[in-house]
Amino acid sequence: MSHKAGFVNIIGNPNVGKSTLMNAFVGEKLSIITSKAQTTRHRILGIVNGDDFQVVLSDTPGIIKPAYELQESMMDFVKSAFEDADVLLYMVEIGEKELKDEAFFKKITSSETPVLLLLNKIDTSNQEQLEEQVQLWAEKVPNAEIFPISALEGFNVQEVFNRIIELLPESPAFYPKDQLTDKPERFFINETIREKILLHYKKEIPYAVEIETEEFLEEENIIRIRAVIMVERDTQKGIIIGHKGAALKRVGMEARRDLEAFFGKQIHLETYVKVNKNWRSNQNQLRRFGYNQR
Ligand SMILES: Nc1nc2c(ncn2[C@@H]2O[C@H](COP(=O)(O)OP(=O)(O)OP(=O)(O)O)[C@@H](O)[C@H]2O)c(=O)[nH]1
Ligand SMILES: [Mg+2]
Repeated sequence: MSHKAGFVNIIGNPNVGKSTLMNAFVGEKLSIITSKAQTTRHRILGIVNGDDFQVVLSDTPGIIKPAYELQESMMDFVKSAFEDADVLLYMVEIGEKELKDEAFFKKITSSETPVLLLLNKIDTSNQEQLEEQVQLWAEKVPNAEIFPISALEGFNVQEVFNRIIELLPESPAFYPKDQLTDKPERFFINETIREKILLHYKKEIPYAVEIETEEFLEEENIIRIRAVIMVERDTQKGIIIGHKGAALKRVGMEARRDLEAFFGKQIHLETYVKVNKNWRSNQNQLRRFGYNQR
């Protein structure tokens, strides 16, 4: 029996629905999702296994013009996703005009790798608008096959998956067939907490936050976790904690609930806040948090 396998990398502007799509393919919440831009900071693998195929999806950060070191590292993840793709999924959303970075856009339009252009969020559009958008993208990216989809509602997602399988090269699997991702448990803990911070804090706060799980102790009936929430400045620390600690308490409660669902076990979660001055611009700190591969 022949076997197909390859790397299928999702790229596009921030907030278009890349992570929503990857989770839909994998059937697990591997990537956090919020309505804020720059939710995803890493390249996260989501692996879909079948008897005769293995699709190694990559979720990547939304493409931006980097303003500080962390964002530069995020764009390095995007670059790496261009390099090893067997199929590129270029995601745009209804109403969007173009990629914020011209160099990346050129890479897509001149790509020798097959490109599927996924026009997402069509649940928010009407037929007329949809036709106009398909026309527009067909002109802008003539080398792509266009699929109108709704990652949120699952519309056309299976059709895209079927096309991916057709395009994949014959190859043995790259990862064990029971593996779902390349990231360790601690990564998902950090991300779950960061998602709550993206949801509950405004402006610059979520972007100044990094999470580190310092302790992960799995016992028979419970997992004990201690995580530190790092911010860049003292004032941010106060905001995270909130009046009488209420804001931080809410983050902890909501994260614990999600983690219990993720691990299928009771969770004891302890969080505290620490200032790690200007970590976003510090190469060593970035490397420590798994951003800087250089
Ligand atoms: N209406 C609608 N909303 C969607 C759809 N797909 C995603 N969304 C919403 O769009 C927002 C962004 O989704 P994400 O999956 O986090 O987007 P992303 O491209 O991964 O964003 P970054 O990681 O910030 O680059 C969330 O509020 C999603 O619920 C869709 O098909 N229809
Ligand atoms: Mg994302």
